[in-house]
Amino acid sequence: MGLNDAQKKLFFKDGYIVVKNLISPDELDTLREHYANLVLGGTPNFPERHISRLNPEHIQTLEPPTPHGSQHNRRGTQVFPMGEENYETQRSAPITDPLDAVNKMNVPSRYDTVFRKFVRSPKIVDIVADLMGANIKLYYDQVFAKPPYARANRYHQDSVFWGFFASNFQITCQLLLDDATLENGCVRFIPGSHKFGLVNWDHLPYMLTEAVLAQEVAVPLTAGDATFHHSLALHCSGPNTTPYRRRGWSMHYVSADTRYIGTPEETERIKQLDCLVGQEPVNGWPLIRGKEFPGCV
Ligand SMILES: O=C(O)CCC(=O)C(=O)O
Repeated sequence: MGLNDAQKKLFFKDGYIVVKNLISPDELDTLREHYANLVLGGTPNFPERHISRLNPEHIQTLEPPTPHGSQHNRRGTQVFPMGEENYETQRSAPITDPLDAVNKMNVPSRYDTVFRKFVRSPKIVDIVADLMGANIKLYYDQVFAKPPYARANRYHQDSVFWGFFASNFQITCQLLLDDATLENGCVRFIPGSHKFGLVNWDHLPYMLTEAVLAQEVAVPLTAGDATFHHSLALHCSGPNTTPYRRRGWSMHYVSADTRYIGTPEETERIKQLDCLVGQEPVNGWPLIRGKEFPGCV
């Protein structure tokens, strides 16, 4: 179905758009069921290393943050919404539901048939194609599970992690598996920040001035809704101040004509991610739509 002109314009103005009801309640139930299978060991061959599980005894006590503006904190070069410091006790309480013990799950689309079908679904890929062009590969997918009382996720641009792509224009679709609210840590964006350029970690706190942070927009969503964001868009998510998890499945798409420029170290790291279908990153990522380009991803 794709996007209308107003939605496309909004994406390129703000660096993200919201798509309500991207999937149906039945599709949502199926995804949740398959998520539970992956977490609880019901999916054959899914490696445990792809699940980051919480152990309250091992939850780190970090050095206290310092205020950064009126609504955010800073620890080193990390800038994030205030609030997590009020939930240290709850964060280290015993966990009863094993689904609440997951912090992040990697590459479910490589191991589960339903997740695999969705990364190729026209509901998602038509939108990515409208924004990024007809030739599309999947770089990676991951579920940010934000368990009860989880910490905030710092401000970042995805492109800062993806220097091995010569282009800084990739698109992430984050599909919500649970309602996301201000209280449980919905994602927040700085509209228009994809036009700021690439900002490395050392410079990020100086980019995130009080005036810039005042433009922050929190995006509460209902389960089954999605956002699509530009890889240069500055975004973060707040702390989860509730006893309920907030899962967002992020699918990261890259244009198939993007040149791969990774260092040998990055290449080795990428091979460990389990996101390639080829032996090497060059022409190694799964083609979702369109065609391959020599020397590219
Ligand atoms: O869900 C979150 O907390 C962060 C999501 C995110 O950073 C992403 O999808 O790129």
